Amino acid sequence: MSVFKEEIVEQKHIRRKTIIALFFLVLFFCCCIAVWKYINVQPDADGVAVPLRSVLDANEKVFETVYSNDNLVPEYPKEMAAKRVRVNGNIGMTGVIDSAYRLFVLRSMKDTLRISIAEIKAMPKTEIIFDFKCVEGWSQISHWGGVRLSDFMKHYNLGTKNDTKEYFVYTGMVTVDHKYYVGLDMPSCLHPQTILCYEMNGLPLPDNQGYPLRLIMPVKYGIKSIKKIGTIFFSDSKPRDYWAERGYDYFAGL
Ligand SMILES: Nc1nc2c(c(=O)[nH]1)N[C@H]1C(S)=C(S)[C@@H](COP(=O)(O)O)O[C@H]1N2
Ligand SMILES: [Mo]
Repeated sequence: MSVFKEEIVEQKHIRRKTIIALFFLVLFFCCCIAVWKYINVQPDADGVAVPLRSVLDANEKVFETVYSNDNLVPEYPKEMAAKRVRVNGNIGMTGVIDSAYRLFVLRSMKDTLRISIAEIKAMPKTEIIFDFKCVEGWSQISHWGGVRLSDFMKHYNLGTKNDTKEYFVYTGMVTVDHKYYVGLDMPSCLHPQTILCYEMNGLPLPDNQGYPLRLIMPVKYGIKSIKKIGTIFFSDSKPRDYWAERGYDYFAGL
């Protein structure tokens, strides 16, 4: 008899617990829906709702504090570099490139440099073999060659304000046809592994990989490694950035 009674008590107990659990589950779902609705009625900040953009901005602050140019991305031996390098992203690839190509560098409002590929190739060459990472979730070890962006900037006295030692906060780069563009924080531009790249696997860049000139910035996701650079400029306000305008993280650090 007593065993039977205990079983009934047990069942009642279980039922009560189940009801409580269900109640909290429903409450949880209601909260999720409420938060989701709230976020969706918030104003838009560059392609995402304000609360989401503030989370991205908070992440950026964390990245900025831990960032150091002494932190190097791992490099690999040449044999590990892909022979068939993946092609990804074809926005802004329509510019016609011929022998008249010059990289435009806006050193100041009044002073535009027009630099040929031959002049860029005359500078010391740096090569890097690293794991190129795309936000879409793939990565590939690939081999690139060019001039360190920091060497290039020093050579032409770029990025600083009116011959002072003070750097602008950002660098902007735009494709030849103006359709793809990125904004880059200055510390990442001065990173020793960031290169203005004209070679892949020891040969001139293939057209779909950015001929004649692209950026290779291993401390960031691939979205920042703009292909077919036409213009470079410097600024204290955030330059326009193609993917940040479409809801991605502006900083895109790794
Ligand atoms: N002009 C231009 N540059 C670009 C892109 C693009 O669409 N257009 N895509 C970016 C992205 S998302 C990635 S992952 C890399 C891919 O470089 P790859 O085509 O050499 O693999 O280029 C970046 N640079
Ligand atoms: Mo990408």
